[in-house]
Amino acid sequence: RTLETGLRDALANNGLSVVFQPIVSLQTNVVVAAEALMRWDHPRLGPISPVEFIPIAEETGIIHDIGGWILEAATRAAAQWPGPVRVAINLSPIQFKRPDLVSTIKAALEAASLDASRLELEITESLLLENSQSNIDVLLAVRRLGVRVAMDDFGTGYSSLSYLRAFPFDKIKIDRSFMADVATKADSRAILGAMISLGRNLGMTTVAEGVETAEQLAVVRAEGCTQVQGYFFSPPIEGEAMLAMLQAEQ
Ligand code: G
Ligand code: G
Ligand code: MN
Ligand code: NA
Repeated sequence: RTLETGLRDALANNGLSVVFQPIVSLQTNVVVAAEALMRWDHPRLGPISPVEFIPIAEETGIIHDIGGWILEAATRAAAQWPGPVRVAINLSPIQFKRPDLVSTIKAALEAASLDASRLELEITESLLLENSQSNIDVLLAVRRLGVRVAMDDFGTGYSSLSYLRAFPFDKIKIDRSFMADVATKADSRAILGAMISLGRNLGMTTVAEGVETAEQLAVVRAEGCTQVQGYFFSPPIEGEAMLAMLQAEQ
């Protein structure tokens, strides 16, 4: 497992970095949050996608260490951001198996002097596949800290709807695959609109992911979505650029 060794080296030697993708409010048109995304530039192989290395980190257990690393890096960055802008961090289902997850999150917030209300955790449906009481308990404990919880990649799992009933989410992030032909196909638009209505009727914030064009943005807005994220506004950017963007909006 050369990637496993490489990942341990990267963690020990500043080889990992974090970028941020802005999330824009459709009410105010300003950046209200940013998603933290991990990057790994391998000394020999060059940039390796998280799609490749996160599964390896999960299989080998390194996910606990690199998950802790990005939690610290992202909360520290967000503590510098002006106003109430939130940071969103992806959590692997594996991280839920650690009994100390809640105390790790609490400690990171305290170390960064970041209010819990400025942190969001994104969780994909695969976590909930193991529909265990202990996963629900961890989610509830996280929310009791004041941290918000989002269901990521909403609509791609086969039990998205039953999870909404069983788990307490603040937000759904509609998977970017649903954005594909919303501007040209009535059926696609109807499905997107139904997901947005569902979130709204459940009192949740809705985010459209993968918005790339002005046409898609217009549809998402007309259907009443709360927030958007996608290349139309910005790709993921370095921490310094993120800070500059937020300061320029003040
Ligand atoms: O940024 P990019 O499009 O390459 O991300 C691809 C996938 O990797 C996304 O599904 C994203 O959620 C996941 N990912 C990126 N950073 C992290 C991270 O810090 N932790 C976890 N668990 N997943 C991440
Ligand atoms: O699965 P998750 O939602 O965490 O994945 C987020 C990733 O999606 C980001 O890391 C980014 O690389 C990718 N992404 C963000 N915006 C767009 C977009 O507008 N189009 C496409 N194709 N990918 C995007
Ligand atoms: Mn995500
Ligand atoms: Na997603």
